[in-house]
Amino acid sequence: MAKTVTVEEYVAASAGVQLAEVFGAIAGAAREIEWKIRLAGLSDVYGAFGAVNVQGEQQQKLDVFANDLLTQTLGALPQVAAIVSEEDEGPVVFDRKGGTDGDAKFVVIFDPLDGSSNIDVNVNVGTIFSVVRLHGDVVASVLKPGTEQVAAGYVLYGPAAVLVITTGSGVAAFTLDEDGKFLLTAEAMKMPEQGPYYSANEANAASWPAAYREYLLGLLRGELGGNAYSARYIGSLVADFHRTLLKGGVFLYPHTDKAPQGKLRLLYEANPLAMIAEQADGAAVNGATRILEVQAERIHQRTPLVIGSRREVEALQKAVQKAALKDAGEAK
Ligand code: AHM
Ligand code: MG
Repeated sequence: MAKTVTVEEYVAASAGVQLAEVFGAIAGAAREIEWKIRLAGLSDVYGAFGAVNVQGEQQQKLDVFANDLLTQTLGALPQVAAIVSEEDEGPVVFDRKGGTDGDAKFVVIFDPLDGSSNIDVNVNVGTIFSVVRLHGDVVASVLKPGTEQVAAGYVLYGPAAVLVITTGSGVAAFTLDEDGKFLLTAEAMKMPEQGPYYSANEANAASWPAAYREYLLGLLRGELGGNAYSARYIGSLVADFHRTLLKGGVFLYPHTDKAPQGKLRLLYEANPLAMIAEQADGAAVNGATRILEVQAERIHQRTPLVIGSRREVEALQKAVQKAALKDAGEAK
């Protein structure tokens, strides 16, 4: 039986009212996004919007809906100074002339609807977000290592809509009930130390760095111990991560010929999920380096991402570090 604690109440008790209102706004927008997705087939909101976003990707109608709604909802809160979205070229800074200086203190960074290729086919999509503190300039405030995040979370729109959050002291999950409230359904969530699944787009394997291919073969040969691995890949990061959080294992998206810097975005995909993974005793690296220690240089910066159970992620990190040492030795 779910405890009747809403996400706003939960965050207010653990991290204060200002941040709770930010989560309340995101939960409110997520409820409407969930509704729109559920009824998309009936209301002509599938398909392309007709514009290309800053990443050069076709925007879907639902991408635009989710982005506008999150921007509006968060923009109504005096403590939110600005938002940075996957769908916008630069930050949207809110006019705070009416407020006092102390009012605006957070910047919310988000991917409004992750997993665009799955929108039209009724497969899981998600919203991912990260909250950082405003220190002077908005861009400078977001171009910080992920260790500076105040809070992070995601919403998975699936058979149930689930909101998973951290404010830096553990991970909790909330499930959308029929009255539109996200109610606490799990707290102090921990990722298994090792898991049964690996998750990767293996169609790209020929252009992965060799260390990743060898690592995967090693997993399949049982070199890491544990039970035999099984493959799972949905192609929506939120859904692939959510399974990894609950069941354990590893998700990997290395750089490829098509995406030489990696495909996923550091600020609004990798960082928030890395914070959640670490808070749940999992790990996240870009190959050799912990994701949360990467210094961001651009707001839409991409990164390779390996995230999941500690044992699998650490083994990959060691393999990549070893390969880099070997390459450096050979180059001398
Ligand atoms: P998007 O932000 O345009 O939806 O792209 C990100 C998505 C992730 O959800 C997912 O992990 C990845 O792209 C899948 O990429 P691929 O189709 O190359 O396997
Ligand atoms: Mg995305």
